[in-house]
Amino acid sequence: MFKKTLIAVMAASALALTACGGGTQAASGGGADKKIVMGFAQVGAESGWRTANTKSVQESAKTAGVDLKFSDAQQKQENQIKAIRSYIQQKVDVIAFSPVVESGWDTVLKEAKDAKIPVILTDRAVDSADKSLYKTFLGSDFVLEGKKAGEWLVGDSKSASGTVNIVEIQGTTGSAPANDRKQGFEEAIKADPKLKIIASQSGDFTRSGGKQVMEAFLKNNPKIDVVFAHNDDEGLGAIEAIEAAGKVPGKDIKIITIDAVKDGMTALSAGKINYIVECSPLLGTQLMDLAKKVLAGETVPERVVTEETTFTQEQATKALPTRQY
Ligand code: GYE
Repeated sequence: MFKKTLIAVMAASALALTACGGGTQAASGGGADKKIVMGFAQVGAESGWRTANTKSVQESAKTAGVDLKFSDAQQKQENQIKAIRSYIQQKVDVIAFSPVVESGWDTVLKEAKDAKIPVILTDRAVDSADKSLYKTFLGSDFVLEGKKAGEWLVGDSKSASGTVNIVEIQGTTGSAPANDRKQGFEEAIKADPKLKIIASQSGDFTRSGGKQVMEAFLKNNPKIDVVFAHNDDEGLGAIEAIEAAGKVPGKDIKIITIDAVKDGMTALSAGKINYIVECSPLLGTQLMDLAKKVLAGETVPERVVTEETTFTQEQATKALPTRQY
């Protein structure tokens, strides 16, 4: 009985090995033990989220035995396009990237397609009409994130009398998360006409950007009740501006953010932020998996959505000790 099971297990692993080797061979056209080479064009290092995302991609590549070529575009589309072109020239097996903005990718994606190098979008989407320019898109549902943020505010404002003045600190202009989070939030707060966005500006997903924008908002608006920041870092910058203006974040002005990185969760646990919608940066393992499948000629889903939750102050306090990012 034991022997039979053992043989079955051995046969299964031999099969798995052949399948795996076949995939690599097909991808590289070379020896069976040649590593997959992935070119990854990262957005930048603008936020705690991004740092965690970079770490996840780099560590997962190592674990998966993928040879990773990594570039940081410093939040500039032209740098990302340059990086992608250089990966095409180097004839990498697969290109993955997180597009800083949604528009303007068709030409370079067509170049990759012509060179027969598959492209995987991670984290952020492109608005290309031609879906054959990339194999799959792995990342969060940003509209849903904005909606969750808005729905919390609708519930929290039920007993408020009079208009609730909201200021919005948007993410990078033209990026998928900024466009979609704005849309989802606006849709959700329509449920209560007393919720009004009185000002909205980009803080570029950075702490310093969030602080600057909030300083200007505070100068120009005598009554601000709520800040909706498109990520934790912007919210943390806004906290600095609010405190410098002699107000109490989380009490005088409520704050809602998205991401749930450690610094954000710490501020939530301390009551300086009131609610955080999670956006997971840990996409590395799934990305390596998808790359292997694509190169083995397997069909992969067009869209892979990350699973996420939300946090109140109590939930943040509980989750913090084991938070990975
Ligand atoms: O929310 C923000 C980062 O694209 C989901 O980019 C990502 C966003 C994330 O800078 O912190």
